[in-house]
Amino acid sequence: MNLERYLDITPEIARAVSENRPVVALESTILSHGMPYPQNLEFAHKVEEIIRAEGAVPATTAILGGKLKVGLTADELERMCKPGDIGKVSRRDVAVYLAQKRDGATTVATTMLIASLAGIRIFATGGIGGVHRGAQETFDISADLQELANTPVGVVCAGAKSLLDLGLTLEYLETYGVPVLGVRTEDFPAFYCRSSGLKVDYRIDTEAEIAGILRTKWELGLKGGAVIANPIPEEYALDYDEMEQVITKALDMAKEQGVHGKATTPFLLAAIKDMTHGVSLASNLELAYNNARVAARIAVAYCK
Ligand code: PSU
Ligand code: MN
Repeated sequence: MNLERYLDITPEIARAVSENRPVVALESTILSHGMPYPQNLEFAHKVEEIIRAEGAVPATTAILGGKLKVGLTADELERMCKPGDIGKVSRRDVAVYLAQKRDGATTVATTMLIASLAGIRIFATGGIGGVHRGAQETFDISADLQELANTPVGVVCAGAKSLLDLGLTLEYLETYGVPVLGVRTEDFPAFYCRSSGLKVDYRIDTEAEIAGILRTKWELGLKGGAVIANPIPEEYALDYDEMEQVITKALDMAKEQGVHGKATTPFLLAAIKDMTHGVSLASNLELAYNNARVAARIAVAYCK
């Protein structure tokens, strides 16, 4: 391996990792392909501040100039947020982007990969990818799930959007040995909604216990990560049936327009945002802030 050639970690993050102090990784696809400008830029800064306020160091990841970046400058954050030519990089795209020095945003899968290369164990995001509805025909299963099966990072998320088949997503995670832990809830959350109608594997009531479960898993040498499912705060939750209607419409549009492959998730996210006139954006921001806070607390407990 020749990691040093590709990995570019800020001195602050490198020091925190080597001194076993808490660090929380953040993805950049949520910035480049998940939110409009300039709200995404404001979000990128605020989410880092929230992590710092909890006593952890934020590590936003991206692929820039032939490097796997861990920690971005204000200019680099701006580059990820401004509308432009930033690609969406999942695991299969990583080597191409590095070798060709193309700039790309990291998905959950790629952020987990980079975090683990950098020695970071905890990662906060909005929602993970999963098994798409109709995957029986399309085979469209997010690479995020295989990353969770293989890479030792705990991912704090608000579950996943019900544009996915959440039941099949949970089955897939079970098959690959990925625990799904509910943060103070029995219900698997559906991003904008506190419950999907499905259950998590275990309800866990404290960040310290979550950190302990992660430690035990990795001390045993069990490969892979964990889904830490943290429901959206009550006051920002949206109505399940209304969101279901919107999502069904977005899925119909994608089918009509023949959208497929890596374009599917960003297309659906944008369609949902348009149809809800930005109401969903406010919820999206708040649930991600909430995840960052919980992730930072888990990272602090993990380092004790
Ligand atoms: N789901 C969301 N918001 C997002 C994504 C998913 O609610 O921003 C992004 C994440 O980066 C995730 C990726 O890793 O989409 C999954 O894409 P795909 O389904 O193509 O694997
Ligand atoms: Mn896909």
